[in-house]
Amino acid sequence: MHCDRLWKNARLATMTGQGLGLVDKGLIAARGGDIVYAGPEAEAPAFTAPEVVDCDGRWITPGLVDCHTHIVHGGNRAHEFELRLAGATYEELARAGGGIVSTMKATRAASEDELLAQALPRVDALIAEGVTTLEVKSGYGLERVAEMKSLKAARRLGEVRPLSVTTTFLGAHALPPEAAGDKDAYIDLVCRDMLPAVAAAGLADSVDAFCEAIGFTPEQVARVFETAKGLGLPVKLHAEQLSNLHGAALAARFGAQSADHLEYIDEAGAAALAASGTVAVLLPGAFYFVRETHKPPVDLLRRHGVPLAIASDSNPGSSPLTSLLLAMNMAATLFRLTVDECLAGVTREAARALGRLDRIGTLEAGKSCDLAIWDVERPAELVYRMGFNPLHQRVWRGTIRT
Ligand code: DI6
Ligand code: FE
Repeated sequence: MHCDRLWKNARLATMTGQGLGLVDKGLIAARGGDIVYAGPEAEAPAFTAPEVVDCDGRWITPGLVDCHTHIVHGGNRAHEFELRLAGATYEELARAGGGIVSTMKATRAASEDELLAQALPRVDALIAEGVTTLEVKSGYGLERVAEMKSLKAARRLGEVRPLSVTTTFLGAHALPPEAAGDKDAYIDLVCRDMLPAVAAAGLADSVDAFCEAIGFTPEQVARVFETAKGLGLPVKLHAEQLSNLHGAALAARFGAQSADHLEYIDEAGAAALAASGTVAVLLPGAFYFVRETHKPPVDLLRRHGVPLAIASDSNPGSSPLTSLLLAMNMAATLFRLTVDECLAGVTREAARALGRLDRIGTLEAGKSCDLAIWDVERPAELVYRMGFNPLHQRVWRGTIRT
């Protein structure tokens, strides 16, 4: 059988099934950007290809998927970090007009080109560690034009860099100052003005909201979700990060793709996520950086069979993190996830959280040939090291793009 490119003499973590799906002497064949074979060399059809890559026994995983980021934004919040080091808390800074609103100002002031240029070095850091699919949320514009500008910049990341980008409209992220404290009126604007315009322009693949005392109530979030559903857009939710407002159950009621953070989720919330097949996205970078102490109840989520993903939450306020390798290490050290759970969390389960498991997240014939090839002896090394990048080669849609 003819194909475009072959990777042979590799060890594969296909991530199919429940565990890592290990193949000791594996081969991957790509044609037209898709995988046509991934499995044991001994069982492969006889392939011919103009290019054959000898992997010398290196490990291949699916290209990594960062399924929750706010990577497009103006400016940074290093100064707020200094204030936090002097004793202020994240919530105090938010209530004092800093926090998300300070990034909103910088985002509104930046042009689309500037937002793109500022995001690129952060995206490049993720790419350098094998990321091939990136989710990007809006939510720092907080009015129609700036939200659409952010989403356009996000889409362009996927045009100027070799990676797949999915976009999420997060208009209900925080209250802009001009709303003068009226959250219901702002939610009206999200539902009647912003969301229809974003959907009509095809700028969002899904819709998210921040369900929290410093964000929006479950009732307000439900209005956003009803509007999203009416426009045919799937939903996801920032839930139970700082308190338990039963956002996970709300997300499940709307068949959400994912519920994210979940430090304060309870048993009913976990059962609801399991029943709706909603992925729990854990964000250890935010937990670490905000110095939270209440850990997500991983055992409870496991007991209910909730799928677990891990993401960077890359954002200027609560998680200035641009490393999925470090996110995995934190998920293991802080939340006690196993190596298998960590690797599934940034591949298969992250793909599921984006509704893209049909195309990415595992090494299987018929999926996009997105690969990360690693200079490691065993997959556990990808979780174990801190601040070390063993990526050997990255492949996006069948082409070597390190
Ligand atoms: N939760 C978070 O952790 C980020 N957004 C959210 O809803 C924080 C965003 C920021 O502080 O800029
Ligand atoms: Fe977030």
